[in-house]
Amino acid sequence: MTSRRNFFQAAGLAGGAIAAAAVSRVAMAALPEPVIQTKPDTMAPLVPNTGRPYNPVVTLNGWTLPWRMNKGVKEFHLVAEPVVREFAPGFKGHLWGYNGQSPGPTIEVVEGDRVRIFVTNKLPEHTSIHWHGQRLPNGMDGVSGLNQPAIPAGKTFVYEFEARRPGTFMYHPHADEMTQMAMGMMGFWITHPKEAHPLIDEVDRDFVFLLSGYDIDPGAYTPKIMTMLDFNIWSWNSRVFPGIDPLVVRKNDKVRIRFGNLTMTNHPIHLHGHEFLVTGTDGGPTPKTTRQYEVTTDVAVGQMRQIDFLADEEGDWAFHCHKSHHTMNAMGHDVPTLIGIDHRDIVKKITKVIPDYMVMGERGMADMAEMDMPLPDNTAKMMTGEGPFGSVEMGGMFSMLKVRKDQKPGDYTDPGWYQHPPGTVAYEWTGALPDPARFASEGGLSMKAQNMPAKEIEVQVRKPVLGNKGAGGGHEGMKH
Ligand SMILES: [Cu+2]
Repeated sequence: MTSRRNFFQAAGLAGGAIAAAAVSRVAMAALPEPVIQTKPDTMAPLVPNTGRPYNPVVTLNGWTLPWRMNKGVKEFHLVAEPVVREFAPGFKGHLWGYNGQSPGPTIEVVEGDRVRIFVTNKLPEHTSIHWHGQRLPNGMDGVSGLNQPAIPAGKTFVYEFEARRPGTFMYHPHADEMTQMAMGMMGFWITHPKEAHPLIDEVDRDFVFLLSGYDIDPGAYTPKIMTMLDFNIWSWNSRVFPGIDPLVVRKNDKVRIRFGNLTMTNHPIHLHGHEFLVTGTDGGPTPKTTRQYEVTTDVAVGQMRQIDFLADEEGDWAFHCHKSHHTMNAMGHDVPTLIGIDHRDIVKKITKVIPDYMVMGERGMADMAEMDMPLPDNTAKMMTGEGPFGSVEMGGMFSMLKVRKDQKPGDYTDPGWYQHPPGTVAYEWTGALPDPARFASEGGLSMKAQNMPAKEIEVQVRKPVLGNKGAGGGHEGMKH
């Protein structure tokens, strides 16, 4: 009841602005000053100047939250608030997040640290924070109603616990989480080991990012929070390719990448050119006996994966979710598949009535990347990203691992495109093309003639068009 009253009070007056004003200035004076980030750039790692030393992480298109030491306790200040997040140049979302961005800043501490986090709620409704994966007192676990009263709009709560085990964790609301996570409220938490750990190797570069999915209509700014499965924006740290920065490393660096999944589906994350070991989950470092080399690892909903590898192959290596619809930006999901359908005649007829009519997809969808179709004001092209050889035809959950031998230690600046040594790029064959070898004894075909599928059972499959209330109902499209 309290929460509902707060929601209507805040929303009825002026939304977040009023909630913000409700936080007393006197009360705020005793808190660590909240650090706000306005840019979606990848910030340099935050090297600790107090407490135990550690090798800090780099948050892809994000940053680490500074803290203050107060009588041996590390104090952080998170501010839950509406934010404007740039997904990619030309495409912004009106999200909810922390300290000016979605996701929120990464929190980095050391095993054994006493940690105090002030959480100020500048949202128009109540919230809470759950510290996903941590060992802590039950009353600090952040499930509103179960472990604590929700943090009303305009109020500040304090969480305090010891970071008991090293590892990679996440934080997110556990109050109206359907809305609040669909709006982008989440962040990463790293607890570094306090001393050399038998299962946690030292690495040269340590990257982190969160996977989040949104449903934002092209031209709109606010995610549709009721969407259950049909999301159209698949992001890493609320960025979509080509807005995601590359992961830049020096050749022969030991590299760690940690990613957590707070979307509504699983993501098989795939690295080109290298094999990696899954060295940790949100449950902690994996036992060595369970480790095997992989080039793809699936991260389920609510899971975290930590991968380690030696970056010993120079180049610009693709790094992406292997679900091909997740390396796309906003698109119309109801477009029928037209591959192989010759509809030139019908196009001629339609063009007489609608001069600008255009047919997409009869030779695949690659044309989409090259066509500069008129787009609504605020959206990202479905597949795009100029590479040195043309369009990369990707969007969404896609980036690159850039390995360079002359990259300086600690330098994360983009070195530009890889300069391939002469003779190491696939090229067009312009010589003679002999006929493909086939078994002459089988009639020149590679399959015995009597095993060829009979012509009568050939089918063309089209997905049914849902919501079609015409004469044929939704089954019209299934004819073959
Ligand atoms: Cu995916």
